[in-house]
Amino acid sequence: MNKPTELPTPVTGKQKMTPSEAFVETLVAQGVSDVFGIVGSAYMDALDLFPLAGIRFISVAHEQGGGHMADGYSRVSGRHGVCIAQNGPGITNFVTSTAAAYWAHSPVVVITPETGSGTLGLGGFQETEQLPIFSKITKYQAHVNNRARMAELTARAFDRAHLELGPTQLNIPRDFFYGDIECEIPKPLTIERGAGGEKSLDDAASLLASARFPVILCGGGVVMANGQAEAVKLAELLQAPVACSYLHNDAFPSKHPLWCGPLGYQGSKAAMKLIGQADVVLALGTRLGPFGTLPQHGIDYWPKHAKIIQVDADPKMLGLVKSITVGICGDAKAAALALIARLHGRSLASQANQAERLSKVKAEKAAWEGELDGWTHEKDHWSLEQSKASSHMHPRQMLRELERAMPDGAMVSTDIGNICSVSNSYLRFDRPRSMFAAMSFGNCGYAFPTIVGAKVAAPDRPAIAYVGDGAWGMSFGELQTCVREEIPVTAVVFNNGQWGAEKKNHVDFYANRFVGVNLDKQPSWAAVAKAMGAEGHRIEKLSDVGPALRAAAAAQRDGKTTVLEMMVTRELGDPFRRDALALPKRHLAKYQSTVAR
Ligand SMILES: Cc1ncc(C[n+]2csc(CCOP(=O)(O)OP(=O)(O)O)c2C)c(N)n1
Ligand SMILES: [Mg+2]
Repeated sequence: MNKPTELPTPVTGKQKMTPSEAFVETLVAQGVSDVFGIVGSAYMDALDLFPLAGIRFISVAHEQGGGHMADGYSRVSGRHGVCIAQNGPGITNFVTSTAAAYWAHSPVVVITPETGSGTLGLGGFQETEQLPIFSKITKYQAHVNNRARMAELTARAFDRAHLELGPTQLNIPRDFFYGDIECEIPKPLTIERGAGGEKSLDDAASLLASARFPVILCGGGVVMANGQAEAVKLAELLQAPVACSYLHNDAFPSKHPLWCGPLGYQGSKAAMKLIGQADVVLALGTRLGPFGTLPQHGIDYWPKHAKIIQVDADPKMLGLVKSITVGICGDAKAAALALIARLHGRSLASQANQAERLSKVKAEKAAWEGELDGWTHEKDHWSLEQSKASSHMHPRQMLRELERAMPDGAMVSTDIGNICSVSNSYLRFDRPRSMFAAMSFGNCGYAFPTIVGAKVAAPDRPAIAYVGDGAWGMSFGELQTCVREEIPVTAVVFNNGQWGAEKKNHVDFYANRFVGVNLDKQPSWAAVAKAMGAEGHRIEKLSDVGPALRAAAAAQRDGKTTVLEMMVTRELGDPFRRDALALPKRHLAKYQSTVAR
């Protein structure tokens, strides 16, 4: 990969430059080394400077893919992810990826050159109002209203993405790249976040000291704050079991004896049963999102009478979804350290029953592992019928094999789909910044481009995407990017010949009246991969799953991208939205046959 060998330094001092130079030098000052996008005339004057500025332009297949790559890049590195495109259609292609980054809290800077200021509003070529479109999916929008402010506003878009923990937009009328200005390149702001208010930390420490069954729930905030080691220390001090919030399985090391696995859809029963017994929950770096705390496996686990301490860097998240006893507006790492300092040497009520609690943790974890070992396939009527008629692999067994073969230090992105969701039970990590799920925006097509971006930021780590075949149809175009730009990754594509997650709703609620859920006449995805210049293998047997994953991950070191097409049955795990669907009710005579009698 053509990475710049050393990070370049920006020009210093007030001086004459063009707005393009001011823009590019501000990117340099912000430490930008990689930008994802598709070339366009709107910003060509600035693009022309990228190579000499030491910025790699990664040319993608679709702007949505570029936006997700910027997201994956920022999630693994903690640095800004940056994407750019042509005004109008190039920019509207960023909408989905920006919304996804918004809900992943990723500091992505979406650069949106717009139609020229001299013709704005006349309905010329590639014109649309670019600020309203992104207004609800960005944390901040900078509009360059004067070419002299190019550096100032560019810098602010970068600073705000970190300060507000989410994507920002930098909108630039295309004619404003040209001209002469006098300016100085701003230095990036580095603002330290604190632990939270003294009184709320004192109150939280008292609650934790008096807790007889404390449980810690670690969320994405722990990952973003680089606070995993501090979360471990706090858990060890309290000897408290630790659950991870939904799709943040990398927030606490899975090999640690206090780790219990994730809450939420297809999460760990051990985590659910243990948090259900808590008298005090410390929710560390989590907004306690509504989808992530829904009852699962028939267990309504959220402890109704427990005292809840919530730590979040965004004050608006405190007490928003769940009632809380103490809210701490602070950084998860700093708050964990402040709580450790307050609890150190203090007598802890939980010490009295420590042995009993720890044996419960051990027993619940063993029970869940045993259940997973025995849960080789789904057991509902539809699934049994489907797998009876098939020689393909059961998805759960295939996922267990992938788990066992997962290389050290792997980064795994997961898409939205039935099999990807079931994989939540089998994804365990020992280092943070390893799991990149589609989070609460939940868009199909997220996982593959996101892992491509992650690989650019962490080229030495194995990069693996889990993708359903429907979602693969949306995103496989980015194989071109992998091959062209030499970004080697592994895509594990689950071929069940259906939009399975939605089909499950047809099965459960609509008496198997299938509309638009079967993916018939699909190409061989392994053959498509080969035709596109990548490696492709069709995996039919369980015994081939692990060796294939290991070989594909090893091939990344030789620069090879591999698609592993897993042939699996059409059986389906529990549905996503049992909470939000209802059996059909019809008033019109012509639709009566759709009502169950
Ligand atoms: C962009 C987008 N379109 C549609 C949906 C609705 N949806 C959710 S899951 C799903 C099916 C996913 O199918 P596939 O990727 O084949 O995975 P499977 O469920 O079969 O494992 C669909 C269509 C969505 N979440 N995102
Ligand atoms: Mg599918």
